[in-house]
Amino acid sequence: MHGGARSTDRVALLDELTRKVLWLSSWTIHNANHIRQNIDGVKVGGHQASSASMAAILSVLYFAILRPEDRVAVKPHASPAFHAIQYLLGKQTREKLETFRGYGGAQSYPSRTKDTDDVDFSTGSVGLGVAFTAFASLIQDYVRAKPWARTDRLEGRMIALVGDAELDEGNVYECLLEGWKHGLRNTWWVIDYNRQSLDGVVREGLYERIEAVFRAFNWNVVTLKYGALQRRAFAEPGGDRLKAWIDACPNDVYSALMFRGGAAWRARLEDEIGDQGPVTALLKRRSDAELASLMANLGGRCSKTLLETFESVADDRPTAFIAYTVKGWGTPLAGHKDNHAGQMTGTQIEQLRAQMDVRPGHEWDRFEGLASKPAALETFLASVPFNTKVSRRLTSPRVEGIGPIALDQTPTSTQTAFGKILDTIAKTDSDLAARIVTTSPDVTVSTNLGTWVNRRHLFARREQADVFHAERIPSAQKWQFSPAGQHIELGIAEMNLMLLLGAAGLSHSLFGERLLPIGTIYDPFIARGLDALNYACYQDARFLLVGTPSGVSLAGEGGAHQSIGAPLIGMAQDGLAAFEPAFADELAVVIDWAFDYMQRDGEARADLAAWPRDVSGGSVYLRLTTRAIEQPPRKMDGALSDGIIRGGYWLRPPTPQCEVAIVYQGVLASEAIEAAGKLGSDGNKVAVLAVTSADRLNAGWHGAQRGRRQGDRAAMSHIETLLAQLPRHAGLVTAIDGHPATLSWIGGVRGHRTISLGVEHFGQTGTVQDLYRHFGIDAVAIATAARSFFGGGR
Ligand SMILES: Cc1ncc(C[n+]2csc(CCOP(=O)(O)OP(=O)(O)O)c2C)c(N)n1
Ligand SMILES: [Mg+2]
Repeated sequence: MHGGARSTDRVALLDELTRKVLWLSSWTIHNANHIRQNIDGVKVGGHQASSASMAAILSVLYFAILRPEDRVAVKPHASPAFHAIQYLLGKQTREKLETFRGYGGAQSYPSRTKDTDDVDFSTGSVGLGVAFTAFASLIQDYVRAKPWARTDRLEGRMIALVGDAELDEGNVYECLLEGWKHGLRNTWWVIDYNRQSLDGVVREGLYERIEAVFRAFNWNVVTLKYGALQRRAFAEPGGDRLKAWIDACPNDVYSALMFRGGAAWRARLEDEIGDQGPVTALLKRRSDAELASLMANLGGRCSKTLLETFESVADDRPTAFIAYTVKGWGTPLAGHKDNHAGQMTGTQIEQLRAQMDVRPGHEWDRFEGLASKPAALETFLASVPFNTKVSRRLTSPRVEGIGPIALDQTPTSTQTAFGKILDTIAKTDSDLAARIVTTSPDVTVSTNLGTWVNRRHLFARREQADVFHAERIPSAQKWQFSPAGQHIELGIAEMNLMLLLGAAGLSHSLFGERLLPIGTIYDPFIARGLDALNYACYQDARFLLVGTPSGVSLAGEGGAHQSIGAPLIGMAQDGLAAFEPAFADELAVVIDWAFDYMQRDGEARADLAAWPRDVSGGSVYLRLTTRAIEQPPRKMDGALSDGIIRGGYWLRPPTPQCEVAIVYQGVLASEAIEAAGKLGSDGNKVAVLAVTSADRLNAGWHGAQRGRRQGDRAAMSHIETLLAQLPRHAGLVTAIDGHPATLSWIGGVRGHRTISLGVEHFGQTGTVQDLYRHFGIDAVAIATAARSFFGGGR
């Protein structure tokens, strides 16, 4: 009991608030589509039926069950209902509801970054928000097991409000497997079982399969099939016949009758079971309207049933609630198979208005048309446990870096250097080392995280010794599990990696404890987790993603393992700063910078010439390789490290006689340098530009152009500054072990003629030299292209 309300009163209040949520969400969509001026002719959209389907579930959760420490992923297309609830709680403005789906308005799908009300997890791409809750729970356990975590925070439940068709997404099952391995707990999935998707009605008997799947992974399954009204009717004489009929009724028939209403229900029921004595009387005792309400009173839309069910959960086992609902419940859209994007007509919304007792001009009034007194409703809302005055967005102090790690300058690959840098960090007792959490989808050892794991161990809530070690079987890996462990080992599913990085990368905000997550993956398989990576970035999670090995430089591995487009993904992915360093000292500088960048959260616009995100910060992606190359004998200084972070520097600066600049990114440094050597006798004609981040150079260029258009005449990007040193008549030869478009745009910066070398095709095995020759990115090809610019050629 809360706020002094007796439990029957509470159910009555919840029923009223559910009605209000139904009205407000319907009206918000209607207003956006039919009342607000929409001048461009593109439909605004919104999902009235999907919102109505969840109105009761959302209301009972937010107004009675949720506690401030709980975190929720709301079914994306129930966004209007979510915003309506926030509005009733005083956390959303009328103005934002009026501009729903408009510029600066409440978002189409709940958004952590764009909405101003209390969104815990963004949703939109179905299935991802669902699985995210499982990884958030795992991270909550991880953080709470650490000695440095604050002990005064309460443990929350990670709750997903799931559309039944979302369960078609494979990533949901990938996460179930992973959750089982890690002893998942404190996770609730409330499934809006309206048996409809976008296109139609779901297959008969699907719930049995769903139940079986959850049970197989040791989840608790709770079915909310009948509402309180129905259960009462079942207890009447003849009620068992009615129940049997409901149980046997196919999904599509139930939906169709729901749409057609009370008279149709009566005709059908009388036809099929009406001559069976007491059940006839049971039906006769009810008017058409009452019969329609009875048949619509499924468990997932009955406040009393929902409340009792949620409150009866006493343990922390992961729990799936299969809540039977009606898509479009309470509206004229109810049950129609085409109702997903369907909206009420003007006449229909007037019908709903009449049902809801809403006077014209009072559509946005919070308590208009409700039977309870506004004061009673205000008192109730103020007493809602979830409705805290304190922000639910948490923060955590910055973790200081320890500076770039210097390695010896013997030939090495960036992947080997990455392993050594992490190993060096692991040996320190720094705050930085304590806050790093690493993870990998079954490629921990092959991406050089092994030594880190040997020092920092694997995470598990319970200690578990390394059997091989205990049995004295020699192995370079010590795989011992403990709550103190700092590596979360995942199965191969790359989606899970991205979701876990997303959850870990929001730990400061969700759980008040900063983590510095590092995930390693084979570079081509970024594509396998791409939607979840995009999702993590959309939520502004902060992590370091290491794609290694990459490109055709892994030679013998062949086509399916060679990444071509990954550098372009790195450039195009918002929220992710992509680097492809060539040398170990560059990598050390970038990693040191990344730990800082991941923790920035400035609001203001940054130095445009660098990159607008430099103030706000973001995540970082490193594309590495296993191919070892010679290291330049040099000392790191401020100018060099600044160039590395801005995206490039002159390895061999241009002279006034320069006729060509070789521009490379990543491992082709050795070919670029060799090619420049081949043109040795014309030394002063050739310059070499080292690009560490095409992404940041490109973003800086766009930023500076934008800045100048907006009147900042001094705005100048790093690539413009670098190319200002290169004579206009000189040509550029760009080279990358990846798609040539990554660097070809550089020719457009100051109008230098450009030849772009790179990889555009799959599927060759061979030695590195075979493949570089095959794709025309070896030193010979680079030198040949460069020579073509000599004497003003091309
Ligand atoms: C990854 C992805 N694919 C497709 C869509 C488009 N889409 C939005 S909702 C939906 C169907 C949802 O059905 P269900 O989850 O049962 O929700 P309901 O509307 O029935 O409540 C689809 C296909 C999407 N948002 N995300
Ligand atoms: Mg559905």
